Amino acid sequence: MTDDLETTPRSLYRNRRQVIQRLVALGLCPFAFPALGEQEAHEQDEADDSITPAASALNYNNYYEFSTNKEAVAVLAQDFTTDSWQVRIDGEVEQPVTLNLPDILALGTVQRTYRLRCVEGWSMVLPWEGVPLQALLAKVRPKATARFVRFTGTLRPEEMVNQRRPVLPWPYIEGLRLDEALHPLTLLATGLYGDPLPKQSGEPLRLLVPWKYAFKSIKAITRIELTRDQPSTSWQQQNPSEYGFYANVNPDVPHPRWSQKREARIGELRKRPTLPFNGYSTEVAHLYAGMDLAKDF
Ligand SMILES: Nc1nc2c(c(=O)[nH]1)N[C@H]1C(S)=C(S)[C@@H](COP(=O)(O)O)O[C@H]1N2
Ligand SMILES: [Mo]
Repeated sequence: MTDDLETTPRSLYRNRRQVIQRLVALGLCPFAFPALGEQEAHEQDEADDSITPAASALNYNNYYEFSTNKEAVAVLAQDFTTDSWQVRIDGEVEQPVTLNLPDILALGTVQRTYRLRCVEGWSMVLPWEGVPLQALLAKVRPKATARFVRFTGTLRPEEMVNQRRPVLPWPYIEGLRLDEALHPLTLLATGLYGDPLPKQSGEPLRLLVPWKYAFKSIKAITRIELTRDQPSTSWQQQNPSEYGFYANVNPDVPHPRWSQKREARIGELRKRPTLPFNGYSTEVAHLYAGMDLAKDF
């Protein structure tokens, strides 16, 4: 199963352009010139969100369990064993379950092209395949007491060489508010570029929350636990003054070490402005109504 939710709602622009072109052709469009200017701007947007080539994306990774050197991750992750993977989904739920990858795929996969924006100031556009997290949560039926979701990565220092060092509190822990986890954009990715998820991308299962800084998108998940209280994440524990819980992409709130105003799309020389919620405001801004986003890092 696939759907065609894309990085930008391109079909809208295409339809609108066709209508305007038809009116111009018939001599009926009084705003032909400004309208054409607008069309060009949209065409620019489309070109701007083209998919990052696999050769670039798959050799430039953050996966601290293996290395803090982005070019080394792909090499060091190749021997990581992921067969007979199981994920435990428990906590404040009516029906705790342990699922393997085929069970998860059977919930129905979708294809999604998402922008991925790292807090370090770079970004990519990647074509994923996966299962909306909401489908999995529907299966376990969250109790009324469930308010957050805590995700646990893998603890396997014999295979993950950097887990022998205190680079981060291990295993990697991330978290979402339950309504964020239930949002239709929140995906459990199982594939990338039409193939199963590569090791360096978080095989066999990683989270994607495209409106948040990419450190929220935890790789190689082993447990999904619904909780009453806000989970404490690895990055918050490591450096509470630099990393918050929400971490919504926000050009107006600088990280202590990096301005977030602009970003470099991998493969491009000129930096581009960073968009609030990484360009997904229409879909997600309502989740934060009334919150002070200036304090949200
Ligand atoms: N388990 C785990 N997940 C992780 C990380 C990590 O070090 N370990 N790094 C995060 C960060 S900082 C980023 S930028 C993205 C990078 O994803 P990519 O390598 O697929 O581009 O993964 C995120 N998920
Ligand atoms: Mo990152």
